Parts: sequence; structure tokens; C-alpha cells
Amino acid sequence: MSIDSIRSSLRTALASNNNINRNEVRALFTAARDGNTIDAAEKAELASILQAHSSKFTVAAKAEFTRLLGGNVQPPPPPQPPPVTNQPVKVTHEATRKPWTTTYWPMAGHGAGTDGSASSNLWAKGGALEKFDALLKARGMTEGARNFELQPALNWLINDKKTGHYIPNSNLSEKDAERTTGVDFNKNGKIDADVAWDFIDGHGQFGKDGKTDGSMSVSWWGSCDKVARAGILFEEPRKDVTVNGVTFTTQDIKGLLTVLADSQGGGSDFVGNRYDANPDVIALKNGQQLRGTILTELDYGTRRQEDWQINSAALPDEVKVRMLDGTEKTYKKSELSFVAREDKRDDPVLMHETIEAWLKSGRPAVMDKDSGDHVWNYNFYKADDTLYKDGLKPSWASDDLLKKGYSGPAGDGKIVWVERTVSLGGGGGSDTYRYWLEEKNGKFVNGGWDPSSPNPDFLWRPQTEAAFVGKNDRNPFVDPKLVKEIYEASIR
Ligand SMILES: [Ca+2]
Ligand SMILES: [Ca+2]
Ligand SMILES: [Ca+2]
Ligand SMILES: [Ca+2]
Repeated sequence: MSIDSIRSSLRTALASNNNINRNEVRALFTAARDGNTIDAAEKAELASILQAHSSKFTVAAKAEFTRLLGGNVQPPPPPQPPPVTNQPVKVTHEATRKPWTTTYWPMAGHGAGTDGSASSNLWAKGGALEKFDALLKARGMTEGARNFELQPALNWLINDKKTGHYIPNSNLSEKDAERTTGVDFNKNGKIDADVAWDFIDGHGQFGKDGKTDGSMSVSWWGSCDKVARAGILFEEPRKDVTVNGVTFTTQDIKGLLTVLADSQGGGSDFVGNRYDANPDVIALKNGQQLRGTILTELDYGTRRQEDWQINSAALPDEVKVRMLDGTEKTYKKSELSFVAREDKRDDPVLMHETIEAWLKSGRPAVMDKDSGDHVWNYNFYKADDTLYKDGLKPSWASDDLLKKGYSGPAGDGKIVWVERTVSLGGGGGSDTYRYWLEEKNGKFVNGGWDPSSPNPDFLWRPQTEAAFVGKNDRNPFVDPKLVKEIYEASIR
């Protein structure tokens, strides 16, 4: 090996007087040549010797070295520091466990009786709760889980305390009130066809408006909040389980865990303000408060608690309103005390900090990803942030956005523009939120949403782990200890 020969020759050269003269250079090259030519590796070795021991070479030795190497030998350039470029900062916050999910177990059937679908309706024939009844029976316990579930969810409309989780039809109709709701409005002991009943108001909410032509879709009503909670509290059931001759599929077990979820995990942390699509408030100077929809375009920018409020002084001369009964009225500024409208957005500072803090705790949490009045609970387990700081701006940034912060216009703090992609479990995909935050003395003091950005409605999570004890108000027949037995067998 001529590399070894080179090194050995170098040691000899340095050993004599700790410098390298012309003859010693020649000896080095003789060692390198090794009776052959000098190849690339040998050249590199020689070059590195020149670089490492440059100060020990005599002037003549250096010249000889260069000549023998066949050209001007330059030591390689020192490594360059990475180029200084102003890039947005990427940060990821991730929970340690990925949540699971399943159907949202819709309350509504398709108007075809109480058979339903065992894999998607908890009250269905052959479903999780009917099987649970069979197990209760086999153990000599009191049955009733499916029947409890099958009580009409809307019985509260007639102050009937026996409310369960069943709605016969996803489209409630005042013209066929009893058959679509399952509620015995006329209290004759049976469900009649084509009973006209006033239970929906002019705003499409439960209430009365003196008419029976209303309808309401409840297809989205279900247990998505309980599924979301179960997906955080429990591991995903992996195998079917047979107990006392009753076989529960993994889907059945997910159903039981859904029914159990609210009774486990303690209370809930809740952050944000649920949007309910409440009608606008029109407050008159005479003390009257009216409800309707403000038709005049107004600049909502002043906050009263979580909602918008504009006082008389800031209103235009006239404000046009559509009242709940559909009539339109115009109020003069002089008649008005203030108008108010529910805000669809929560404080971006609160949302930003809570999502981050909860993910850092290691557990996934839940959000209503629908900023409107529907509620779609999804687990979230990861947030990928792109932070534009120190004057950097994404394409959607503008000075106009800084004028409309949650707590008024931005002040003299540092602005961070945020793009946050939140990963949702259960086929929820991901949502990307765009907002700015104002930082002052290491704290976010204000923020504002990009108007075209989606936003979560509210966030929540159970406070503790499941202990499988206590009562289960959601369905008192579904006993936590018995569910635990099935669940643990399914994850073993
Ligand atoms: Ca009836
Ligand atoms: Ca009505
Ligand atoms: Ca919502
Ligand atoms: Ca909200």
C-alpha cells in the first residue's frame, strides 16, 4: 500500500528535525509512486500532507513538491458556512398516539322502521346493543340497552323524559310530524301518519311560528363527539370477541365504547365558543330587543365578549332587518341602541396556543371542524406549522388583515404569519388554517384570521384516562365493567 508508504515516509521526514526539506519531498514521492504512477488517492494523500504540514516545508521543498505533483497544488477551500437565507420556520407538534374512529352512528334512520343498519345505527336490530342485551340476559342481568336507545331522541319536544337516541327520518317535516320525529305530539298513544304540528320556527330551529310547513335535516345528528372521545380514551379493538355465546365484532365493540365514552375520562376541557347560528340582536333605545337578520352591510369590528356589537354612534343612518317572521323593517339610527351578531371565529391566539399545548401533552384531542352551526367532531393528532417571522410574509399576508384582529388592529408588536396544517383522524384529512399573531414581550397579545381560512369551532378533550367504573347515563344498561371485559379481550 503506497498510502502507508507515504505516511511512513512522512513520519521519517518529521522525525529527523520536524521540518520537510527537498530530499524528504522526493522520498515522499518515491514512496507514493511505489514503482508505479501516482493515482488519485495517493495524490489526495500528498495534498493533505502539504495542507497539514505546510509551515514545515522549506521553500525549496514546496517548489519541488509542486513540480513533482505536476502543477500548482492548492489546499482545498475551507468549508463554507451555510448560505444565510431568510426562510419561514417549520415546526411540528405531534401526539404520541394516533386516534381511531368509526361511523358517527347517525340517530336518524331512513323512515323504514326500527331495523336500521347494525354497522351504523346503535339502535339497529342485530346491532351492538341488541347483542349486549343477549349478554346481560346470559349473565342474569336486566336487559334494555337496545330499547333505551330506541326511544325517540326528540321526545323532549313534548316534555317526555323518556328520550333515547332514535329518529325515524333524517328529514323532519311539520306536515308529517309524528312519523318523521317518532314523537306522539297529539298524545293519543300511537304514531299517526300526516299529523301537522308546529315545532319548527321561521329560522329553521325548534320552536313555533304558527305554521306547519317547516322542515329540518337531522342527518348529521349522531354520536360523533362520543366516537371522538372513545378514539382518544381507548385502544382500537382489533379482534372479534365471543362472551357467553354472544359474538361482538370489532365494529360492535366500537359501538359499545362509543356508548360508554362520556361516562369515562372525567370531565372535559373545553376551549372556544360553539357557533349556534343565533339570529342577530337589534336593541332599540326603548329597551326592546328584537331578533332577526341584519341585511344592511355593517363593519363588524367591535367585540362584546365573544360576539360582535355595534353601538348606535357607529351605525349608518338606517339599518334594514329581516325579522324572524320574514317581514323586513328599517330602523333609524336614532331608534337603535346597538346591534349584535354572533361571531363565527374564536381568538386565533387561544386556538394556536391550545392546539399546541394539548398535542405537547402527548394525547390527541378533539375539534369541531365545522365553523358553522353543525358539529363535526374530529380527533386531531398533529399540527405542522410554517411560521413567517422577522418581516417574512406568505402570499396571503396583507396590511389590511392586520387592521382586523380579534382584539382590534395590530399594535407595535412583532407579527408572525402562521400556516398551520392540522391532521385529523378518521378520514378527516387535514385542514390548513391561516392567521397572524402579534407577539409582545414573548407573549401573543392579538391575532386575526385570513378571511378565506377555515377555523375550528371549538376544541375539547377528556381530562383523565378511562377507569371503567361508575354509572353510564348515556345508556344505563351498558355497564362499564362488562364493556371492559369485552374490550380487553379485543385488544389482547
Ligand atoms: Ca299520535
Ligand atoms: Ca312551524
Ligand atoms: Ca360548529
Ligand atoms: Ca367557535
